[in-house]
Amino acid sequence: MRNQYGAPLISPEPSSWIEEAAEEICVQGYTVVHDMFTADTLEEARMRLDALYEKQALAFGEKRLKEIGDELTVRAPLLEDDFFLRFAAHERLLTLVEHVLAAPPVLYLQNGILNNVPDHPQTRWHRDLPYQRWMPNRPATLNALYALDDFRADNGATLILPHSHRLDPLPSWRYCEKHAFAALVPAGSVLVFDSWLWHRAGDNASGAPRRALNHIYATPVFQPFYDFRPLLERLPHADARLHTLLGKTYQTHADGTAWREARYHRLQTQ
Ligand SMILES: O=C(O)CCC(=O)C(=O)O
Repeated sequence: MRNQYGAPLISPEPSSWIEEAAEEICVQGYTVVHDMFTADTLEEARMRLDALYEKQALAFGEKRLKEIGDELTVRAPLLEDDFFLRFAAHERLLTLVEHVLAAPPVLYLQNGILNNVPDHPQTRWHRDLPYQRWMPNRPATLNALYALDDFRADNGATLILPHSHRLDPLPSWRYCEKHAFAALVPAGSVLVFDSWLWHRAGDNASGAPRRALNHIYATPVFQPFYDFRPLLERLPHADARLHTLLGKTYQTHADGTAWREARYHRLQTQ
């Protein structure tokens, strides 16, 4: 074994696919795990995701979805169709996630993305955890973005900026566009990345949908000890700050519709 200085976050001599994948996530911010699902399962997943989107768009209203910038997204599919649990709970994926987070992971979200158009809401550069102005020195949350269709350059393959999970301040859009890398992930494989990695959906100019299923796994950071929300029922004049303080503003939503309604309400009243 070659000598090295410092306390390594990663194995000095990776000897399994998990250690190799973990090293790629830690150093460049992402890895791809191949052959997670068969063509038949993918076919069924695409069909079920399209059907769920129709259902959700009808229930919430296409116009209102556009008003909150949430069109062509399927919120929490596994809550409405447990077929999608197999993606969130894939054994190989969970083993990798648990290894990298060094803790049993909690599912933070699952969303389907129907990238059918060049200006899908996810085509703006972003990090996946909203409201975070800090940067962990090792992965705190991980994304698992399954390709349900092949990710190709012409159909909106995810653009990622390697190493950007450790960049602060963030680079300009121009730099991102110049140095972005199109993740050409075959259908059935999964792009696993540090959620701090700067990324966006590519522009789909192919005329055919490019579907994906995104997950975020987290360690239970900053979870309040107690549920203080019942106190608010006794405080009818509580202001917005008190609502936030006692856990009402950022509570976990019952499902995708509840999340959308809260967002709609917030954007209307801002
Ligand atoms: O669809 C993609 O390629 C990226 C999706 C994405 O950026 C997200 O869900 O946060």
